[in-house]
Amino acid sequence: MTTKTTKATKTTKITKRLIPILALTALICISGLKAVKAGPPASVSNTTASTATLRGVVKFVGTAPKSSTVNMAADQSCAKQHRAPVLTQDVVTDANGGLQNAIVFISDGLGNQTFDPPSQPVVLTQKGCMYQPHVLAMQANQKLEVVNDDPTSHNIHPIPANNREWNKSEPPNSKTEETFSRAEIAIPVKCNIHPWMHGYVAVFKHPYFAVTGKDGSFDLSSLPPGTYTVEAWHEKLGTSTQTITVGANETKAVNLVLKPRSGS
Ligand SMILES: [Cu+2]
Repeated sequence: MTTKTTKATKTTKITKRLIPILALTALICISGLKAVKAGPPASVSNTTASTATLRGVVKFVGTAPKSSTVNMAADQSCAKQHRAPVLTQDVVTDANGGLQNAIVFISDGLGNQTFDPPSQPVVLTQKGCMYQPHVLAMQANQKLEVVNDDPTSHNIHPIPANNREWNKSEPPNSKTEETFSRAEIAIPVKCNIHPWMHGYVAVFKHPYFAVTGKDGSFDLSSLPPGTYTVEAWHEKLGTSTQTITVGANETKAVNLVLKPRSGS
């Protein structure tokens, strides 16, 4: 009896010691899995847990060129989708000068790092015979899904300087998929059927880019700490750059200004 009790006590003691070890091992395993899932985009292959963020606004200073009305009379199936006049999207600002549709990206400072493209495609929709979004940014070799949401045919035709040119006819309610393999900021896109349809697709070798929202704001997150050149690009206003150093777990404000180019 005594021996049995001792053995049982020993077993209990060992089990008690093992439980925390097992629990700790399980915790490490789980947190390991979580770190992969909760981390930066899958395309960011070499980030550390301590990343940096650049956040700010692109402002337009000057007199904005007047928007004009898009004339869709040539295709009534386009025209009748719009109750209000459709305005051109060349320079779009809010009341504070926040510039929409500017692309903000890291143009220098990432060295020779390479980044796999995300597995999710980016989507460009043809709706109301306009491109949505008007300006789109993606990674090289990421899939570009081009959707035709209209009851009419479109023919999407990017005109790149540094990538393979293609053009595709798209019947109503269809979609097609393509890619661009090289960086290019930015590729003009037009429709061979509707001359008013135009947009831009910017292609990057890395995932650190953003297209400004209605208030001109942008957010570049999950950056490795470092010193970077941040660039803003706009289809009509050209570019503006700023150099900034950002540390681990740090968020820095970057505000960029674009002005009308002489002659535009
Ligand atoms: Cu079209």
